[in-house]
Amino acid sequence: LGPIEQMRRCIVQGDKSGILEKASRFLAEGGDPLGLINDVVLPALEEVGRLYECGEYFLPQLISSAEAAQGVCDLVEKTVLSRGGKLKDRGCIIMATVAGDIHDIGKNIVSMVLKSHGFRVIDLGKDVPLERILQEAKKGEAQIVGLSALMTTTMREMERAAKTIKEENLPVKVIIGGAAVSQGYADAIGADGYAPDALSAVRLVEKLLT
Ligand code: B1M
Repeated sequence: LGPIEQMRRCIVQGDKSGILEKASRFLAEGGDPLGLINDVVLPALEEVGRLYECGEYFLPQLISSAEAAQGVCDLVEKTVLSRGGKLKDRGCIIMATVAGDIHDIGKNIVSMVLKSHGFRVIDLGKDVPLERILQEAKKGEAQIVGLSALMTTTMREMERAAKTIKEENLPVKVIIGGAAVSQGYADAIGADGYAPDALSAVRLVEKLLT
């Protein structure tokens, strides 16, 4: 097996120390940090999702794999930010995984990639109540609120958020993403944009801020 395939396998098997050791070596040898996300973390979690769906994996395996994946993301974030040097401030985005949803790996990747492109991110975390998001938006520091949801049951929270932000006339745009949602859903709930992945989120933010 090649190194990329071996690293994927570590995540699928929930081997956090194995993946951290291999990923550290990969980065020390000058490997591309965002390549680790795209070629290792994303396909590995897709595979884990498949194994869970077909009943081969249960919650404990899902959790171990997620922890291994998050470990790589933390490592990549450190590397990207240290290689990038001083951060510029191209604008500020509030990021949150909506209430009821604890899936935050995707949101963390989007936050990291936004930061690496010079944006300031106020990351409110996961399972964030709408009231907390509104409270932060009212401070007026951020121009954009970014919401993530991975479940069909929690995506409705985005609709509530987009509607309330419009009703209260808060001076922020709302963008959404996450496996459960689409451009069509963004249009239907009156959000200002949708991005299918982290780099598209950067392009979307750039577009909305100009
Ligand atoms: Co859960 N889970 N999970 N899970 N989990 C899914 C989402 C699921 C599809 C698995 C399945 O059944 N096939 C399913 C949802 C089904 C549905 O609603 N239709 C599911 C379920 C059911 C559950 C539980 C209910 C299981 C249970 O308890 N019985 C439970 C939910 C608890 C809760 O939230 N209340 C649960 C729990 C968990 C773990 C905690 C074990 C773990 C999450 C750990 C964590 O996040 N810290 C977990 C995981 C890892 C998954 C899968 C396997 C992988 C998700 C992931 O991280 N993907 C997932 C199956 C799958 O997706 N194939 C599954 C990688 C991530 C980088 O992708 O988040 O889509 P994603 O982000 C992408 C883009 O979408 C985009 O950019 C990112 C980078 O490309 N993006 C944005 C995301 N947010 C964005 C925001 C933007 C723009 C772009 O702008 C603001």
